[in-house]
Amino acid sequence: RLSKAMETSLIKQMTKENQASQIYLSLGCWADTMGYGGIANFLFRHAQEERNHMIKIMMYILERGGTPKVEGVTEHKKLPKTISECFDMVFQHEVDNTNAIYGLVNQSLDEKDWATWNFAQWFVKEQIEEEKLAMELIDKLKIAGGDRATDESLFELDKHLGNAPDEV
Ligand code: OFO
Repeated sequence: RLSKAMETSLIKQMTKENQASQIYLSLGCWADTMGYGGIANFLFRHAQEERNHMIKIMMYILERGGTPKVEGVTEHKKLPKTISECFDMVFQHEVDNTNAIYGLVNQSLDEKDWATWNFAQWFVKEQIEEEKLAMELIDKLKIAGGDRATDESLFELDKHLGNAPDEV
């Protein structure tokens, strides 16, 4: 059974995943308004993925006899000005989330809660993928010319991301 402290930390992580979903949605809306429908599509699909992460934690809390709480999230007001700023935000956000996941792992070690330690490993692995994905976005944009990318190369990048396969 989960300790109260662990339950609270897992609920906090649920909120963080939900907040991430909100961030990706608002960045996606921004990208679409700027004319980047492919990038928007990519971000919207990622928003869905973050929501799935929240649900995964919620189900785990239930499985362990805890009581999950679906808390409110705040409006993401800080919108980027350029695509590269947008991708930097994605990367920073993922690094921040990795730290939160490491916090959960540390706590499970301290509490000798091996079930949660094991559960959290899925997220440790997932964060490697998420950071890699964000770095790839930044790299692809750099290759396209960064903030000085031509409309044509941005068009190609946009098309490429719009067709990128779904992640888990
Ligand atoms: Fe973007 O990551 Fe969830 O956990």
